[in-house]
Amino acid sequence: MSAPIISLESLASASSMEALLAKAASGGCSSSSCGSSAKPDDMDPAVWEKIKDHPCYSEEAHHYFARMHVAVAPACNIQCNYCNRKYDCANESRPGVVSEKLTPDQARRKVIAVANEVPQLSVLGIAGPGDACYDWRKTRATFEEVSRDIPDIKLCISTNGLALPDRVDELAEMNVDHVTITINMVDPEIGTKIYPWIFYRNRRYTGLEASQILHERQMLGLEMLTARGILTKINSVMIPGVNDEHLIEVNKWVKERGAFLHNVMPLISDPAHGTHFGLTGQRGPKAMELKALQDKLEGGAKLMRHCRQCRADAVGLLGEDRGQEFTLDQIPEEVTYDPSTRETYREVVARERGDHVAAKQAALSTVAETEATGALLVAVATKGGGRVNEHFGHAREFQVYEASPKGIVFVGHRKVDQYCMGGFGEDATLDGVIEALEGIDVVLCAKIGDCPKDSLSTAGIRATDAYGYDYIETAIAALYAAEFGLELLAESA
Ligand code: CLF
Ligand code: SF4
Repeated sequence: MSAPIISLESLASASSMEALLAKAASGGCSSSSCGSSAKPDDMDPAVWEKIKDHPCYSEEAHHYFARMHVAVAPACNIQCNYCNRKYDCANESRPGVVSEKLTPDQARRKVIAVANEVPQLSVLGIAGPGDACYDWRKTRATFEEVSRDIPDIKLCISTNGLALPDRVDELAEMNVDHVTITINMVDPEIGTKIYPWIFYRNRRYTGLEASQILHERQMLGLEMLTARGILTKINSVMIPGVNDEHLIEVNKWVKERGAFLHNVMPLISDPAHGTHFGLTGQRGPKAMELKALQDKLEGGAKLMRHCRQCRADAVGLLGEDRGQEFTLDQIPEEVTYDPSTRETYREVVARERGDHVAAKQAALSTVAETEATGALLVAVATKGGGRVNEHFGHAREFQVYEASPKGIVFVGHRKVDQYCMGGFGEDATLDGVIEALEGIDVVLCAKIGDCPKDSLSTAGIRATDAYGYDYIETAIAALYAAEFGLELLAESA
């Protein structure tokens, strides 16, 4: 039986926080695992401390914790063929989006306003537009100002790596534990197809020389971070026909140099974005092509598969964006940080997470006991908290899990337009949802009507709300056992 439901919405609602905490403390959550740690057995405790509340560095944490980005460092020192400077830095953010640029003081006020309202907030990231290490003065001032007011917030930056070696010591001094470097090649010949120029030591370089310098600086930066115990994530943009197969080599190089995670992101290419790739017809990969490459990379540097290519001013859980609630015009001139909501949230989540881990272990045992060899690709509608708790028609994305003899693994997500428009559904939108769910065997959601269910069935995709509000892994294990396990064993008996 799965644990009682403490939904993410109720966790995040300040008004019900005290009641929930009392409930959790009085045994309202599953007694078997209350307070147990979610730390994987084989993980160094010091590393776990750094990642346990970071939604990007821990897939498990992304069900509970949120990040926010502030766009404070707009200057950039290289040109990527998938970037148009009118928009945000596509190395970490969704292309074609313009973020609200802030001064360090505006950023400080915004972070405090968000921390008071969004108890899940755990990480402040600077992820473009521009390069955080090149536009360093503003990056540094922002981190210093924010950590003075909110000392427990984790600081995170994303960089193209060219200026990184010059900043590593300061990053270490400032307790920045998480740095992302975008590395799209380790062969400068391939780099010439991605980077037309760089600006380095007051000079502009082009062609092979530019890519050679960039490559050397990226490798040096990664090695310096590893030597200082800073966790480094590598982002690679998958560009079909340019660097897709080459990313296997990239994965090897970054693993050898101590990268903590490798995040392969699909190129998003659209002529309307005015980028070189967009205007020359370079396509991005399909969801199943991305998955096939990620599957090939398994066994190398550990993969991140839950990236959502956020906005450079994103706020909230990965996959949701509450940025519009916190635009500058809505932030008071004076704001004071109140730590109580975040502290209470963390206490409740610690209990819920212990339950979730125990449920996950039970689910993995169920899958193993079936002794089946088949695989199921399952798309889950969720609002967070690790549960099947979103209605089909309200979903803006589906989290995709693969159940197989290897276990139950998060393998990606599919973005969709919301199908239900308040009492009715648009057929055209449903067609788009079905297209986005290509390759999926089963959809799990909290509720689904007969009409979309029938349309999905016609497209060869089954959908069910029979596991609504269960933990995701619990639901998938039950589904897997029904599909392959008990019935097959009964047949062969
Ligand atoms: Fe931001 Fe990036 Fe830090 Fe996360 S995002 S700077 S590591 S806090 Fe995360 Fe967003 Fe993917 Fe980035 S889901 S785009 S990986
Ligand atoms: Fe654009 Fe980012 Fe590349 Fe600079 S590093 S060119 S901002 S994608």
